[in-house]
Amino acid sequence: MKLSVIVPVLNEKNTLEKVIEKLLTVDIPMDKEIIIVDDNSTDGSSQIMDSLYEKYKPVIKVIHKKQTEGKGNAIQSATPLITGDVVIIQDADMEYNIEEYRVLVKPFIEQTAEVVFGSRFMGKIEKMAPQNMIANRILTFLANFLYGLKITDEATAYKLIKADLFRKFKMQAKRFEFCPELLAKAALGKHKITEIPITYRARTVKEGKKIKWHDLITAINTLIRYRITGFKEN
Ligand SMILES: Nc1nc2c(ncn2[C@@H]2O[C@H](COP(=O)(O)OP(=O)(O)OP(=O)(O)O)[C@@H](O)[C@H]2O)c(=O)[nH]1
Ligand SMILES: [Mg+2]
Repeated sequence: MKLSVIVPVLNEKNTLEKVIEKLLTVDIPMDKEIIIVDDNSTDGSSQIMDSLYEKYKPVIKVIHKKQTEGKGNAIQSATPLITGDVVIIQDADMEYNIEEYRVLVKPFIEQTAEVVFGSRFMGKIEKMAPQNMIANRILTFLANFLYGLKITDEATAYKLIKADLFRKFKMQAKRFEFCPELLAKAALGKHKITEIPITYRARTVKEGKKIKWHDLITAINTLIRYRITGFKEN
């Protein structure tokens, strides 16, 4: 079995190398490939990526885009390159703990899940700003309400999904509405979401966090829109 790790990157020179080294060394009973998608970073991240590529190819693949088009678009660009059985999205900051891959991949190895979310609210949260806490609560409440679920963390970045299913989802999200879109499509297709507790240490806007208030509105719109329009996998 192989894990495809998609790493969207926009100006993450302080943490990128550490994230990739951790990904390469985390001990899981699966092969790995790491697909890094850079949106024309201007802080030197692109060069760091190129040297990582030279050092670790073919495990690492790198895509450089000419424009900054959002996290969701970056993930879409990576999708045709996926050769693994399971996909995980990995931010290039250190907000999440890569060691926890060991537990996150277990349901796939045991073949008990198609979709796994790492839940910060079942685990441990450090330093999350109050406005982000509120936004997370709103999105989780709305997701449960609209889709009849009982999940605890809609907006977690640690989303894992079988690659075949992921391709069927034909993701459209441009920015951070990737999360509600994936949740909506999983729920509409009656694919059970298995949650596993994880730990999370938030960074600040000053430290590079890029999500904005308007992303909350887009996320809410996305949850409502898919509830109304539905979605057919094919
Ligand atoms: N390629 C690319 N990556 C992006 C873009 N915007 C954000 N990212 C990356 O996406 C990841 C998440 O961005 P963050 O600013 O940490 O967002 P967050 O608040 O943690 O939001 P979540 O992804 O919902 O957890 C980071 O690795 C960013 O560098 C973009 O426009 N293009
Ligand atoms: Mg982040």
